[in-house]
Amino acid sequence: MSRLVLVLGDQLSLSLSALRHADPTRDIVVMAEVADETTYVHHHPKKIALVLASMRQFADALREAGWDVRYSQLDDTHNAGSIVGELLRRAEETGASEVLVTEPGEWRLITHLRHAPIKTHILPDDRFIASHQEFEAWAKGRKQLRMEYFYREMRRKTGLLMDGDAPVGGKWNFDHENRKPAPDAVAFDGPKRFAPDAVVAAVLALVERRFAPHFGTLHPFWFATTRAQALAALDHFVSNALPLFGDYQDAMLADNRFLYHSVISAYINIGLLDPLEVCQKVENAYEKGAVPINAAEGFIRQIIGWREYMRGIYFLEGPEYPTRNALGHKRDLPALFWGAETQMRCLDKTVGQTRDEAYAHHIQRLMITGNFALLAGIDPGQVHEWYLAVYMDAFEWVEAPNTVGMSQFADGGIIASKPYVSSGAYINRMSDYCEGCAYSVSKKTGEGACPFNLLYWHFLDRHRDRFSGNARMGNMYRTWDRMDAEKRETVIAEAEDFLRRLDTGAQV
Ligand code: FAD
Ligand code: DLZ
Ligand code: SF4
Repeated sequence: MSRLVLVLGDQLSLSLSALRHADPTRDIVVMAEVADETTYVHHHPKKIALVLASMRQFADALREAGWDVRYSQLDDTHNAGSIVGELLRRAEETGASEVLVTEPGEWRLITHLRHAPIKTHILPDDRFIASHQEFEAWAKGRKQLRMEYFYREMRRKTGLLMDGDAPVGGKWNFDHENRKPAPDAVAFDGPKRFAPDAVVAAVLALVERRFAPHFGTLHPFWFATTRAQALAALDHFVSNALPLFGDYQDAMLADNRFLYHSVISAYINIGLLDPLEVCQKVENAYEKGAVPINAAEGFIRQIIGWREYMRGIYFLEGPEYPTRNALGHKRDLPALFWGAETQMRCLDKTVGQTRDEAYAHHIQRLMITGNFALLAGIDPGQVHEWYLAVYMDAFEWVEAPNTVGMSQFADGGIIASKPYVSSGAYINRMSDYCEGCAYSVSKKTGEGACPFNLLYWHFLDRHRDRFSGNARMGNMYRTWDRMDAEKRETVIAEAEDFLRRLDTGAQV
């Protein structure tokens, strides 16, 4: 009897465990574009197009490799609208009574599959460096789950940038060399762009028809949708941007959306690129002398360190992790996150870029939109849904720990040892946003004072009980306490006035 092999939209790897465990001579691959997956949050149209077009291209690659693929397009008349619905329909059509699937990257879908009325074997997703068991073993008995120590384990396990037992370059981490402010000019013309072929064009027409109301601009669409294209995008990055990736990793420019970033997270997350092969290419460039150690180490740390660690936390903490709200934040997500006009240039530029590209780099996500949401006390559940919807690389296993944990401190400090908050001074140091902003970054209070300056102190003040004893935050509280009482009162009153205006939907 044949079995069904379910391949999800972020499982587009020929080495997928479900495919490895199946028999192409008798088992049948099921791939399904379904309404449920396209709308469980209102994904950015570019993200939907990336996933559906890459699914179609991958189905062709599977057929070429000899698989029988039953592929459902979103507009097919008999489409059941959900993954489990499609599995049951295909089971009836083919007589199959069992399903093989690689573990999905989201508790929601794992639960659906566990409860599906058909025998379903969920196999480990071994496209990661650490298995769930390895992460659990590492985490067991530790008071703090600091990424840095996990990362060193991953360096040892993979042998990447290792010289026997010692890290190449004599240090595990070159992060302090990766904090240069925004450069005046950028010598990289951005990620490799691909003209839509017939498969992509058909998906773009579908997305335009079905998802026009979703936040985000569909055209121009230039993402890679095949493994060959994703590899070309990776090579383009390694040859042209990687040497300066480390230096400018944290910098932000209003009119340069990609700086020296790779823009490959989505390609890795949907399975077009393998994380280890990506790191090996980077290591290779370092060994050939083409890139400095701070770039190679900084990049590899993001993938075998942060990316693996985030996945470990998501699965360790369980399905309710995304609902955590340790700071009790309740404010609704303001309309400016959906493109309503704002005078705050940093937010305007970051949200605008997100709308156009379905992309913002890490520091824009963490220190502009994330920082603002945290300082303003926005409900982390709403912040989480926003990030899950608007970025092309957003899948819950990686998005939720980054948003709920790292960015919003809503997990109470599992991921971050202190909240990632800053006043306008940090944004001004790392970007050119403040030049030309309607607000003045150097003004702490009064007409035109930068809202980050007000909200920063308001945040620290309202969470004093939780954070004043944190050794890493002592300086912040000492500075606040040294301000004269009248000035502190003015800051709090102006911050509250700003938040009131935000709540009424007034333009800020
Ligand atoms: P580069 O800057 O070129 O970095 C190289 C690679 O390292 C990335 O492609 C990615 O695979 C990996 N990486 C870097 N930082 C992280 C990280 N913190 N966690 C996991 N992988 C990392 N990343 C996602 O892949 N999906 C998300 O949904 C996502 N949501 C985020 C939400 C918030 C609030 C924050 C602060 C970060 C989020 N990140 C997410 C992490 C990071 O911002 C993106 O991986 C990165 O911006 C992708 O762009 P890039 O490919 O140009 O990365
Ligand atoms: C993100 C996404 C979208 C937009 N559409 C589909 C789809 O139609 N069919 C599918 O199999 N997968 C899709 N995906 C990816 C899934 O949502 C993803 O597999 C789960 O969220 C688990 O990570
Ligand atoms: Fe953002 Fe404040 Fe700078 Fe304006 S002045 S860009 S609001 S940090």
